[in-house]
Amino acid sequence: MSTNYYQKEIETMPLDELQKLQSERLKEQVKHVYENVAPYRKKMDEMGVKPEDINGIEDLHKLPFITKDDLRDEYPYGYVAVPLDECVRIQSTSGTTGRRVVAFYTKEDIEVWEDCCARAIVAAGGSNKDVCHVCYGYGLFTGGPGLNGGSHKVGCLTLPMSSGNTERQLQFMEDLGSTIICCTPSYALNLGEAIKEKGIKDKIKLKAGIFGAEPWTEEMRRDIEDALGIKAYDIYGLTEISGPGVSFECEAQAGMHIQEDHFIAEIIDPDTGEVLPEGSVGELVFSCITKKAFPLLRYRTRDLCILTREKCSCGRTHVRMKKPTGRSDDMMVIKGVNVWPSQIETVILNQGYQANYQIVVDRINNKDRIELQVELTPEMAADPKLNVKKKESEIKSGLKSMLGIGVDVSVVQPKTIVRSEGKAVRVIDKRKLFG
Ligand code: DLL
Repeated sequence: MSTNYYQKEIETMPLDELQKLQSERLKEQVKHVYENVAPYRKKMDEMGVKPEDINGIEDLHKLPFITKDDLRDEYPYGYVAVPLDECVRIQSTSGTTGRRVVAFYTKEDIEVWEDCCARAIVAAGGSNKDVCHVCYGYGLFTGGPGLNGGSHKVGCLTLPMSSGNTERQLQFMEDLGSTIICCTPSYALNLGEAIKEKGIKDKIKLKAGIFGAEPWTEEMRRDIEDALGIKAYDIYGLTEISGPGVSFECEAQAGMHIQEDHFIAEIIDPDTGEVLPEGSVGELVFSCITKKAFPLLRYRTRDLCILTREKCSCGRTHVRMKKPTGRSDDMMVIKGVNVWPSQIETVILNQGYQANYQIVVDRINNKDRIELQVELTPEMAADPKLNVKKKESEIKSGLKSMLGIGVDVSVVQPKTIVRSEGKAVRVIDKRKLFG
C-alpha cells in the first residue's frame, strides 16, 4: 500500500504527543468558551466547574454537554464565541424538523475545515493531477463548500458541479475526465445507474469517490465500487462541528480517522451520559479544540458508533470511528423492537437488490405496521422466470431473521422509487408518536 498524507507530521503523530497537544488546546479552548459563550458559562457554573478545573483531556468528562436543542434555544448567535466582525461565513443544517442550526466560521476556522477535507482527498489518492468533481450541494449545506475548499488546497482541478442534473454531471465527467467524485452514496448509485443505461462506462475515468452525509452500508459500498469502477471512501462530518472531514477513510477502508488535532471524540451512553470504554457502541460526542467562532464542547451528535485505536495499516495514528450504525434519534421502535434502516438495507443488498428502497411505518388500530418497497434491478425485472411472490417472501424471511418482526414487503418495477440528489429519505413514519 502506498500511503499519501496531506499533513504527514500531524496525521501520523505518536499518540502521547497527540494527546499532549489535545490537552493544551482543550485548556485554552475551555477558557475561550467560558469567557465568550454566556449559555455555556451558565451550564458550567450550574455544575460548579471552572476553567481552572480542566487541566487536560482527562478532565473532559467534567464539562457539560451541548445538544442540538441548546443550539436551537440560542438561535442564532448564542453560541458564537467571537465578535461577528471576525466571522466570515455561515453554513446551516438542512433543518427538516424545528429550527435550523447555523454555524459560524472565522477565516482560520475555514482553513482548518478545508485542511481536514484536503486530508480526506489525499487519503483517497487525490493530488494536483486529479479532476475533482464535487456534486454535493453548494450553499448553506456544508458538503459542496467543504470538499471544494479541500480540493483547491490539494491543487486538484475542481469542478463545482453542485447536485442534480444528472445529464450534465455525466457530460462534464466525460468531457473533463473527472477522476474523483464527491457526492452522497445514494446519488453515486444513481450516477452508476445512468452510466450503465447510457453505456458510457468506458468513457468515465473515475478512480475514487468520497461519499458521506448519510448512512451507507458495506454492501452499498460494493455496489457503488462495481457500478462506477472506483474505490469508494467514506467521509463523515456535521455542520455543527464544521462539516465534512471531521473524519475520513484511508486506503484501508476500515473506519474513519477522526482529526484528533482539531476534534476530541468520546462515546457515551445516550441514556445516562456516562463515558464508555473503547469498543463500546454509544453516542458520539465531539469537542472542538481549535475552532474559534463556533467552538462547541462535548456536542452530542446523536450518531451511534464505535471507536477503535487499533493500529491502522496506513500509518495514521488518529482514532477511527466505525460507520455510524444509525442515529439514536433515527432508531425506530416498531412493535416494541429497535429497528435501524441500515439493518433493512443490509438484508436487501445481500439479496442482490440495489439501495433503491423506501420504508413506510404506520400505526393502524394501535398496531404498528412496517412496509418496505424495494425496486427490482433491471436484470431481475427482465428475467422471464421472475416470480414476484417468491422474491417478496425471500426478503420477508431475511428481515424476520434480522429484526425478529414481520415486515410487509413489495417489490416494485425499476425506477418507481423517487431518486435523491442529496441525502436520501429512506423512512416515512406516519405514526404521530410525539403529539
Ligand atoms: O452531512 C456534512 C457532510 C457533508 C458529511 C458531506 C460528509 C459529506 P449535516 O447535514 O449537518 O452535515 O448532517 C450531519 O449526517 O450527524 C450523521 O447523522 C450524518 N452523516 C454525515 N456523514 C455520514 C457518514 C453533513 N459518512 C449528519 N455516514 C451526521 C453516516 C453520516 N452518516
